[in-house]
Amino acid sequence: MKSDRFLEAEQIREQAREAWRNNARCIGRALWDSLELLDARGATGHDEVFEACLQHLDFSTNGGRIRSAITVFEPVARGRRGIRIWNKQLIRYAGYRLANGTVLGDPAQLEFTEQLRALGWTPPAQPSPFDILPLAIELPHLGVKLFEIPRKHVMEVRIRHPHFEWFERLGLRWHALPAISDMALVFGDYKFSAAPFSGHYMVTEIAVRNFGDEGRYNMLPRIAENMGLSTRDRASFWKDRALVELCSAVQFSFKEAGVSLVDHHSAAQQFSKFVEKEERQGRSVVGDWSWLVPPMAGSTMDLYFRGYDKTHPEPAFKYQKPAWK
Ligand code: HEM
Ligand code: NRG
Repeated sequence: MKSDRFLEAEQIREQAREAWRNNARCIGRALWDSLELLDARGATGHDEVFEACLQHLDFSTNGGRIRSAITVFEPVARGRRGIRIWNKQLIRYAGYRLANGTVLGDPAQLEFTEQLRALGWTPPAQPSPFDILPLAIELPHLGVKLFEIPRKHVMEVRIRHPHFEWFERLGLRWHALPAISDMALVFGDYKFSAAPFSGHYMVTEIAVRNFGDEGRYNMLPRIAENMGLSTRDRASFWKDRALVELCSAVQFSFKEAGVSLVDHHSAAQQFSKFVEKEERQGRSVVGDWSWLVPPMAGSTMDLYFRGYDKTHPEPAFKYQKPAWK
């Protein structure tokens, strides 16, 4: 492979923008050409990679006015193992299996939390549902090292409801920045095996999926009970009603905290405009319907009523095997 010194940052930025535009599952693509590149190819030691991750958090969080950004580290030839950030996202909450079999925190992080403990991480003395996991950074030939993220780099929002005063007592919170850190940016012969990227959240990602999924924080029964709904009668639509109030609460709380967040109706509208614009320019829009349609009110949106090109063009963001397997 040619050394990546021949790649200009400008060129990588264009490829990363195109990779975003090419991602079939992302509803946020209208903003593809605003993606900023942070070039950390010079980072050679664990500490430097970690520092660049903190800089990414600061730059992209931007005090709540979130800026879409990607940080790239030294690439490798495709098929080789390069730098890896083991975490799925730069900011994730730990999941702990308690003695009584239940889970404290995020069940989606149970296995990874275990993995971190095997690497020597000690959870806080008083584990909570929202403990931020350390970063596990692996460099070729140098192995993996753990780093605690200082709190000042992590913006979080406490979730309150605009009308239900009991809501705040549920103790829910979420981090401001979704920063996927386990996908590779690939184009030509290059693989950027560590290339964390982030934009802002869409409300349903947090409210419907992270808080609502049975396999995640599973909050619907408690919210419905607090709303005085019978959870025995499925046709009372207690789940549906709880979901709506969760969305209101997340939307309200992010707004109050001055943190960028898009509601799913606006996101869908922006996406449809993006589709029109792409087609006017003679590009067909790749899309994965089941991911693009938001997990609430799907049929109220134009994007529900059409199909999408199913090819997988490059440049692309690709899944990688979990780094520890
Ligand atoms: C997926 C929204 C920015 C690349 C998604 C999903 C949503 C979304 C809702 C589906 C996630 C899920 O169901 O778990 C947004 C919004 C953005 C944004 C509102 C605001 C700017 C970005 C940026 C990039 C990106 C900056 C990369 C440069 C992706 C990719 C996926 C995705 C690769 C697929 C993830 C997977 O397959 O697991 N996005 N996104 N998005 N987005 Fe975006
Ligand atoms: N659903 C995941 C995040 C996936 C990516 N979403 C974004 N990406 N909005 C979650 O943490 O809930 N982004 O780069 O803005």
